[in-house]
Amino acid sequence: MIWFTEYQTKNTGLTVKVKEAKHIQSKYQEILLLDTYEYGKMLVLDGAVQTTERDEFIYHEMLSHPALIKHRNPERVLVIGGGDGGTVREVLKHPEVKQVHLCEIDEEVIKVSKEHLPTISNQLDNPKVSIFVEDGNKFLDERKSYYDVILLDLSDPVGPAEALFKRAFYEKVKGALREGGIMAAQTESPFLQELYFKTAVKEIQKVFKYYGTYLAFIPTYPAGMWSFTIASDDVDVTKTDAKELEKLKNLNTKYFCDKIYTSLFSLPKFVSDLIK
Ligand code: SPD
Repeated sequence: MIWFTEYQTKNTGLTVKVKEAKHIQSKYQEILLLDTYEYGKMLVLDGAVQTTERDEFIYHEMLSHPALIKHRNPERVLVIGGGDGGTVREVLKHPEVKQVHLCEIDEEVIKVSKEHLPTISNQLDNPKVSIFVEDGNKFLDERKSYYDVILLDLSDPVGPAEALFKRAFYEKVKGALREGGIMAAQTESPFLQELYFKTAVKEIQKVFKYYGTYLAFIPTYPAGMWSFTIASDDVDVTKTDAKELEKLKNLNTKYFCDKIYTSLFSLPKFVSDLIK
């Protein structure tokens, strides 16, 4: 019998029983594809759970839809990271989207996801999608004032994604947005990764004029409590109007809904205290 444990801190972790495991060492990281009893297939990078067939919809819906709904016409979208394809799948639910660029540093993550996680990666071959196997940091050096929405679908701020949680990177993200542009980023667990959370959110706050942080319950992520931060220099992302609620009605989602959207920024007190 095989068990896998993700050590989320030195003292706690998530343990799952595994039917079968596949191991790949890529140029950047250790990739594990586990077939688990409880969560279906699970993708693990350098020991950290990235996505599972059972709960991936929560993360991918919550990273994508708030930013896409708040933008008045999101035609050009960039996803940085997200090689499993779940964010791209959600982005393509918005009919206004004409072009999706996916910038993923590790080609092996895309390959493994296409082969083993078809329900997550099934839109990666959509004709609207172009895939760039590149470092997101370098990729943005070449792109100025181009995108309507940028989604940072990153692994934790250690290893390949470390530089992508820093102020200099958020500045590049801002520079790559055209007028009216909005970005959303995964900003870690406020409960078990307090420092990662605080640092990422505060760096975003320093770069953008408008910002808001929101949470989702994701069973396989540390503490089950996960955060996202949405930001813009032109759009007050904390406001909601009737048109946005209309757009939301037509999305085929399982977690994200009008009730979540209208109370998106209602944070528990200890969480807002961390990012004041
Ligand atoms: N602790 C792991 C956080 C991973 C966040 N990114 C997941 C990428 C899924 N598309």
